[in-house]
Amino acid sequence: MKQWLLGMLVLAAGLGLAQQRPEDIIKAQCEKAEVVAELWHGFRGGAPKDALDNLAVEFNRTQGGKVCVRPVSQGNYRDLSTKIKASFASGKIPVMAQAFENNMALYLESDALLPIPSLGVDLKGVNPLFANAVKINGQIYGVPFNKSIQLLYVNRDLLKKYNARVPLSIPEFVETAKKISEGEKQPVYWFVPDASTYAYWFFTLGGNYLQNGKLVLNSAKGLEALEFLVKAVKDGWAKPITNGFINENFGSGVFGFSTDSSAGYSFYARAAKFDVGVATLPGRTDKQPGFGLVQGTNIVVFKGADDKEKRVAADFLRFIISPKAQAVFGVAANYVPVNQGSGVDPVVTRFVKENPAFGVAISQARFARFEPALSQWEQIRFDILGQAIKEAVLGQATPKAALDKAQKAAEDLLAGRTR
Ligand code: FGO
Repeated sequence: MKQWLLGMLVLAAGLGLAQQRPEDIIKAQCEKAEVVAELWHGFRGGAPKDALDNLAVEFNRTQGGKVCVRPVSQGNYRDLSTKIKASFASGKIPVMAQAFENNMALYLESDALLPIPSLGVDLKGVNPLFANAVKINGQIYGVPFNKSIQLLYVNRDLLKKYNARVPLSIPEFVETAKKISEGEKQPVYWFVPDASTYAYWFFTLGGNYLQNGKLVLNSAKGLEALEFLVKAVKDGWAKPITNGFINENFGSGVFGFSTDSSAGYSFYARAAKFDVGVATLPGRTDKQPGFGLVQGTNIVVFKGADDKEKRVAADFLRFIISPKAQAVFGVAANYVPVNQGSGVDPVVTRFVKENPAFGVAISQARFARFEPALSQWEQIRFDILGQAIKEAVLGQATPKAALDKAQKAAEDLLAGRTR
């Protein structure tokens, strides 16, 4: 790790306390505090969790011991939304939580969220790409925090072996992946057959989930994207990964490429025995990168918070979207800094130079797409669309049958005929 960054992290963790885990420091900070504001999140570990804990440590240190923010992991993102829904029933609602845009729409159906401006927090300086996404019916209900973008991951050692360059367009990507797969006698493009991976292909081929305000999962473009993935597997250059993250499957064969969240970078780098590179996504042509899916979450504040808790939340939100906090957090976990000031902050320009992967994420973020912010979208993306993608890729249904079934199931859900 760069000396300079290491210095910052040690500072952030508190001099002399560098041996202590941030989690333990937070525990001590909150033990004596009069106000403890819980922040429920969906990080299970690794760089994202450490980076969030470090932000909380740093924030708490500026509060004179009176108040503190305590991040509490609830499992993964889906566990998190499940627990938040349960908390509405039990009444044990946290002050803050991470939320996808569709989660915000869902929580609003229970009238559970505070408008962010009511806290005296504004999104000045926040990248409009992310700021627009947290607006529902013209009101801001979340603060963009850990927003990722999909990138092309490459095994640079393998590229070197085949004297190949990073592919710029989809045709070049297919050609390169095919050539290397033939040489290695196994598929080298690894992908999780889920809504996230599919989104890159779908959006880059020109797909759109909403047509005249209606959700369409079985469009011509949708079919094209799914048929493409199914054929890629049949043609022997793409390998579906159905158990866990791609980085958890290194060792099960020769990894060449993936199209995955920028936030995966630290996990890839730690797990790989090869030189991990990242690049912008292959585009429809080599003139422009493909479209990456924006993932990661925003921080919402719940209505149940009392005045003291609201004040802590407001101060914390201002802190975490500051250019410097976003730079430190972004570099540590490879999220796109949500603050545009981060782009000119010398801290960041230097980070970009020293951490090329961070620079790639910032470039790719100019070519970004979101999934629909429908309150039922989480269920649709996992249980309906994700299920259809998996069935087609594993040969259990044709792409057409899978998507038609998904369309029907989504319509039934949206119309309230199923739940
Ligand atoms: C993850 C999920 C959603 C929604 C997208 C939604 C719910 C996707 C995708 C399903 O913050 P991101 O970019 O990346 C995550 C980060 C922190 O955990 O690190 C990534 N990670 C973690 C461990 C590891 O070994 N490797 C690794 O890459 C992790 O993906 O979010 C991307 C992956 C998924 O969780 O399977 O966002 N997603 N939209 N989840 N609940 N709802 O609407």
